[in-house]
Amino acid sequence: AIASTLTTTDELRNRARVALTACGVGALDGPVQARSPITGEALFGVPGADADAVRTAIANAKTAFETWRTVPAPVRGALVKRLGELLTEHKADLAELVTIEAGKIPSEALGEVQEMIDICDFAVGLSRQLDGRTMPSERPGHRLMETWHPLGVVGVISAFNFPVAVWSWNTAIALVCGDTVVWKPSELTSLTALASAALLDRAARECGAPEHLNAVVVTDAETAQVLVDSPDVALVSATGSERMGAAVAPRVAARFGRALLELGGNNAAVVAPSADLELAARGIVFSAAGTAGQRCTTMRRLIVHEDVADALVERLTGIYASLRIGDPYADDTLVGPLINEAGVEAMQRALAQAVEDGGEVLVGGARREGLYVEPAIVRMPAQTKIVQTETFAPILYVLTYRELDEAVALHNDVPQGLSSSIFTTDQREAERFLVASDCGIVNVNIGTSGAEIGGAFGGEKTTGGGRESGSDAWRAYMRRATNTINYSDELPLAQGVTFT
Ligand code: UN1
Repeated sequence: AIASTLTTTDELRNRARVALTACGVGALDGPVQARSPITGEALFGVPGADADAVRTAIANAKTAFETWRTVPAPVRGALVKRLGELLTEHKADLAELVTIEAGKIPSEALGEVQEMIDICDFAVGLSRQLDGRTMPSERPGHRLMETWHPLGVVGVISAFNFPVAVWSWNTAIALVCGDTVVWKPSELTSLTALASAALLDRAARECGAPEHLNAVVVTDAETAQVLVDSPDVALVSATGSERMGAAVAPRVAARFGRALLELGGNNAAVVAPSADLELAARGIVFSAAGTAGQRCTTMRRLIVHEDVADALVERLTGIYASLRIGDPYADDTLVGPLINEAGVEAMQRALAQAVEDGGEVLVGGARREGLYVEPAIVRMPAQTKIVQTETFAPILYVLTYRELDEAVALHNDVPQGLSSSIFTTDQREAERFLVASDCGIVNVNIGTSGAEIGGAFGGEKTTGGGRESGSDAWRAYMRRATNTINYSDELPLAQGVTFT
């Protein structure tokens, strides 16, 4: 049941003020309304950036880049190390703001800040490992190698649902790579953005790094086009909806800029007959109902073998019926609010469409007071268009299969390709799925969400193809030069060409 008394907006405002002050953000005033989905009410006015302010931010970041690119990478790493320390010190403050603005339960909000700390650690190590390859030259007395160089200004566009982690994945890596950043956060989560940026500013001052390594521009999508279109922005790293990506990507391409896209997910789990159903149920509930279904990695489809479908669905509906929904600050809450009214309406529309398509709502789906909804499980007769659409809300569509090939075909028959998983104890089946899934993330015996930062994060198809965070994702933030060095006193030409 919903917590009978919500934290009041006054209390949320006070808590936010305390956390902002601790992170070094002074008094705020301006036309952009920071709100909390916990009560649905406005907290503060925040200053916004107009087109000129965005241009200035880009120009400053470009100037800062000219200095920053010359700082040795391990010295750049020292700045990110300090940022990681400050994030550790202010973990609770930032998590507080994430709960207030994005509505996450404290454990998930703390987890998001932990991702920030982890990526800082990763980037610090990386600052001594931005390595290129060397290859043998076909010419005597010659050497061939690759070197990696800072790219320039990185424009980061991030979404409300991971208001700070996604920025940190981009920024920690960009900074060690020698780049500078202009960040357009979601307008729905400007407070977390200002607090994170203030911590980075402080780290930069303490380390004697140049000013303007990172600028926050709180602005709308239209004004953000200045960032997208600027030839001074070498890379646009954008996380959000497929619609946003479709608007951004062609504009960046038109000026031959680079885009790194993290767009929609329509993530599924296949549950095979041999699966440990108890473990599967826990993994599914976290991925499908956690974060109120508002992760790009949220599990939205369950493709379950006919022989275990009833048993699994019964388990899931039981768990769903007892999910504690409400104020994320209430001790036992697992499912907080959706971000706004549009999110609630989108969920209601999707459910109505699913029912029209012959779907049966097995549990949940009701709207409660405010922005709170009951996570839903819907049994579908087929993978209709609504199932193929990412609705950013906790709806889990259930489909059944007989043969693994059929499950794979259903799995891949959506436009998006972010995350996937299979629950099975049959190794051959697991290996077949690892090869067959067309997603950027393919898991075995865990859900689709909650990836660690050490791997490359991103997906295929309409998810956009980008990879950020760990592994070698750093390469997107640098430019590669191929160098041929002649240490002989002859000038042999490649391919045996003679020119005398
Ligand atoms: C997102 O929803 O945009 O794998 C990112 C996860 C998190 C990141 C999600 N580590 O669920």
